[in-house]
Amino acid sequence: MSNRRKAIVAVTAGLATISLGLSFTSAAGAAPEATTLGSLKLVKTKTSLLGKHYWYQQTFKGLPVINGYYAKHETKAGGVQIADGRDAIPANLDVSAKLPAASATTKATEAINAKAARARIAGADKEAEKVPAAGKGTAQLAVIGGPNARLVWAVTSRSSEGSSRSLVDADSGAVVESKVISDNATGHGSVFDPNPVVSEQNEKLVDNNDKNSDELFLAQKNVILRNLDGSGKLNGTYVNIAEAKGGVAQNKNNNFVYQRANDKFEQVEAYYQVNQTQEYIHKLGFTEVNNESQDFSINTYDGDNSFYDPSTDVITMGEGGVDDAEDAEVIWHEYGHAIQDDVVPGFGESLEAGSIGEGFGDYWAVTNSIPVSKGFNLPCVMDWDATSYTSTEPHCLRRTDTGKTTDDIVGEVHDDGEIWSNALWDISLALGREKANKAILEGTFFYAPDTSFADAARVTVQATRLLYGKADAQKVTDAFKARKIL
Ligand SMILES: [Ca+2]
Ligand SMILES: [Ca+2]
Ligand SMILES: [Ca+2]
Ligand SMILES: [Ca+2]
Ligand SMILES: [Zn+2]
Repeated sequence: MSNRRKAIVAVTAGLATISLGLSFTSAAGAAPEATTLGSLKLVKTKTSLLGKHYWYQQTFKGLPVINGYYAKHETKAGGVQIADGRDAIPANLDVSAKLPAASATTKATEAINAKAARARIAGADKEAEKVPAAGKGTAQLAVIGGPNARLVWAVTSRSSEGSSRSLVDADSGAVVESKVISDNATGHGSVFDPNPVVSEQNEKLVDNNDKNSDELFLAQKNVILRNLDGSGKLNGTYVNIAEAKGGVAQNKNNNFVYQRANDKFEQVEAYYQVNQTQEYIHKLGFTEVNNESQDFSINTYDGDNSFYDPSTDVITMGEGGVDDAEDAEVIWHEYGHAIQDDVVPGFGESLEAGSIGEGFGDYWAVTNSIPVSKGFNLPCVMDWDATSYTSTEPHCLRRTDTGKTTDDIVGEVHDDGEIWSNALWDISLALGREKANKAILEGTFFYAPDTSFADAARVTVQATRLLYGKADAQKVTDAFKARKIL
């Protein structure tokens, strides 16, 4: 596709329908083939200060020609400029595909995943690590012009690298080209990870009404923000800071470094920590667990609470006490609700299902903290946020190791959630973090919206047995039995 004719020609005539043939001699010197430039389809008209601009897509037998364009620029003074980017196409090119669309999509997905896997192996730089997993794609027939003219399926698919377009030969199935077409940028930020109490191992830290302090500044960590869309906002593959007190953060160089007294600090924390947890979910092998840009509204609620609203699919982070989004464990708890709502439509329709929702959110907060906590008070939930409303140390909103059983049910979802989170925590201790999280997430796909503790426990045991066999399934059963759930 390098033989594009990019002629800018000044002409004075208007543009009629263009359909003309010409011929060229192939490189091998064989007999000339009849070629055509096909037809043009007007796709866009723009007005600028100096005139009007007509953009045409080159087409061949009704199919778009990849990268084939034609533009007419009409100035107000009456001049016309033509930019001709059309490619020649053999007039007899067959436009019926031998390869079905579904096969083309599969070929494209394989190519993208293979490329992502190579990038991972080559990428010793951990920050540059990309997780694979191309999602489903859409395929459209198109034509490539020029010396290697052919019919292709143009497959657009979404992966963790952004949107990719692959061109798959509609005859042979060869992947002719595969490239990322979205602008998938990385940025810089500064965050608490998971929160200052844990990272500094200091229960004496205080909010002091959101003021900056040397101690809290030292708790900040510089991080790379991955999977940004390049818009200069905190919007990316897995997170979209859609709304925020004081406006959403914006920087054309994707530089988002703030101190905690700046309300934009919490936006960065939410972006970073949700991207982290979703990359982890992909690493576990799940490609459809809230696999979308989750909307957040940051510091827009005065109360000391945060919430996930299933009717709008938005997570709102409150700013009462310690700003909730200064503590990754609050963010991950709310994201836990978004996960369950995504996997089980309408989840939480019964008291026990609601308690599972709260318990899972607490567990999800705790398990995501493990890699950055150096073992410090692991079962303590929301260590930093809790400093503003608890007086005993360690400061915890709740815990995942209370020892509660179903004998302790009080009919309040957060309290009763401690029964469930304790079971999940014990599963993690028995199986190890990665196996436990795979089994727990897999089990979630089988929940009913109004599930009971016992039913949710049974499908988790079943998922464990299918993934890892009887011995591990027995450990999961034992964890639920210890809570008197089974
Ligand atoms: Ca703050
Ligand atoms: Ca969602
Ligand atoms: Ca708070
Ligand atoms: Ca914690
Ligand atoms: Zn909750």
